[in-house]
Amino acid sequence: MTLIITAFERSPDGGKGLARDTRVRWALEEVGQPYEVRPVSFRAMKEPAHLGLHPFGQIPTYEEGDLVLFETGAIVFHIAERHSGLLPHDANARARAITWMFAALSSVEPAILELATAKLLEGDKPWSKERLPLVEDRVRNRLNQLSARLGDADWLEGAFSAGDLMMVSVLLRLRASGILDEFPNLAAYVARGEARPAYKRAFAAQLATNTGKPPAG
Ligand SMILES: N[C@@H](CCC(=O)N[C@@H](CS)C(=O)NCC(=O)O)C(=O)O
Repeated sequence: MTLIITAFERSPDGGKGLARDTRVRWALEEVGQPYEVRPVSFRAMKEPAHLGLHPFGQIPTYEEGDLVLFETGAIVFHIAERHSGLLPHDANARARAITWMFAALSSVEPAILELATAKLLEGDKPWSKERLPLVEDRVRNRLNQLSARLGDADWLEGAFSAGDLMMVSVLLRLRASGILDEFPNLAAYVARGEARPAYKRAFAAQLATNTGKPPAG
């Protein structure tokens, strides 16, 4: 059965891999599932056809026959449940890996998104300069806690899992701020994620969608 995901026709990041289709592509690459991409424009995302797939008019979506999913957490979890390679078989280890998926999306990503909003959408407000350090410190606080938990381990719970895939994807969005580099073990953790062949294939594929050129090699 052909799996179809949606992605930006042209991502605002120009192909840096920060759009959320990259995490879905990465999960599919990790489990060896081929997929097709339907690029959508910003306009098409808000039209009825796409709203039928995604109630909030966003990307990515995931179609597998009659099944249509949105929300990257749900999509990656579904992929990880259906295929081996992203979640441990032991029930408790599996529950812990799933916990890290939720932690990435609900305890770490919000602070990082707040920082992006403060910089990109509120940077011209008179109160922005005063607020920015507070927002940055909230990110640092979370990273400090995450860094303490990761310690010198390679991954959050033993072997690489969907929890790491989600956490690395979320942390990647911080790179341009320089804050990630304040936490060497987290910077190395993200680099380990990016070094995975599956991530490299996912990154190259999203870049190709954004540039209109086929992946190199
Ligand atoms: N919580 C959602 C967020 C989806 C999301 O914010 N998608 C962005 C692209 S990375 C988007 O479609 N932005 C365009 C818009 O909201 O109009 C998820 O994880 O899938």
